[in-house]
Amino acid sequence: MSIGRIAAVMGAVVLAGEFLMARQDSPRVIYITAERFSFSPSQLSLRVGEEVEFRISSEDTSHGFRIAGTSLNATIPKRGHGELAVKFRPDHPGRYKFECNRMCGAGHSFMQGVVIVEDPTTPKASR
Ligand SMILES: [Cu+2]
Repeated sequence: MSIGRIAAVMGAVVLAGEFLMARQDSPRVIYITAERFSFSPSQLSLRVGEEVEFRISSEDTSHGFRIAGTSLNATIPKRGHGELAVKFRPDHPGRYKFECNRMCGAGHSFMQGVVIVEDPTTPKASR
C-alpha cells in the first residue's frame, strides 16, 4: 500500500468520525447535584464547540449556577421542584469558574467549581 493510499484511508476514517458526531441530535447530558455548599461533580471537562446540556438538581434549597466569563446564569430549583436544564457550548479553551449566585447560607461563597474546556485539535505537547 502506497503512502498516498494510506493517507486517503486515514482521511476517510476522520471524515466518518466527524459525520457521526454531527449526526448526534441530542447533546451530551451532564448531571450535577447542588447541595449546601458544593456542586458534585465540581470539575467538568468539555471540548471546544461541543454542545452539552447541564441538568442540575438541588438536594436542599434553591441555588444558582453561573459560569464566569459566559452568559450562563440560571437558578436551580429547590429539592422536589424539578431540575435546571441548560445547554452550553464553549467557544474558547480555558478554565471557567462556576459558582452559586444565590445566597444559600454561611458557606455560599465556597460553592464553586471549574469547567475545563480543551481544544481537541491542539496537541498536548504544545501547551
Ligand atoms: Cu449559594
